[in-house]
Amino acid sequence: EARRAVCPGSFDPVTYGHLDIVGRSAQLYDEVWVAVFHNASKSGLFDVEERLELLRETTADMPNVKVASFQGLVVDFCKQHEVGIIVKGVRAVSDFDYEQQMAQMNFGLGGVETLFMPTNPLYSFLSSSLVKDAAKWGGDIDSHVPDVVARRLHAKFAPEQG
Ligand code: COD
Repeated sequence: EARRAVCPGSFDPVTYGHLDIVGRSAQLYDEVWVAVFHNASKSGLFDVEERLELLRETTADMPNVKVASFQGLVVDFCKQHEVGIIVKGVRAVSDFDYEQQMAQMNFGLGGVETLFMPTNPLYSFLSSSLVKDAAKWGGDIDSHVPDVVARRLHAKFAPEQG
């Protein structure tokens, strides 16, 4: 039976920090879902379709990675797709408290295990929101996101140049 994992997140937009965790997960499991979780009341910079498109393009070189969006609980996504493991990247102690609460909640709700994967030190400070902030003010984000993402970000903030 195939061993499946999910990397859940907002991916607004995907960064090298996310892709590092997804790529390493793809080495450990037969199939990895990258799932964009969203709810109608919280809109991001990119709409869900744009986030999926960027994820598809940036994971195209990972044959056992699939991309989906979902509204609801991670454990319900897991049930639907026969996924047994949630993989989360942990950047710093500050991530840990909340991640542990979610892991315990998810185990209680659905019996789904969470694996914490230490961040690649190259990306330990990286988050979608910092990248958006840097891009907004014209900062160089080339070492934080793939080219296709950088272009889309610059186009959002400076449409006439993008
Ligand atoms: N290095 C390593 N890992 C990273 C990095 C980095 N630089 N940046 C992000 N990550 C990893 C982390 O594991 C992070 O959790 C994940 O990527 C996604 O990051 P984001 O910022 O895109 O996503 P978040 O934090 O907004 O995602 C939150 C979830 C969608 C996972 C969460 O809200 C959720 O599970 N929602 C569904 C409802 C639910 O089931 N809730 C929990 C049970 S009550």
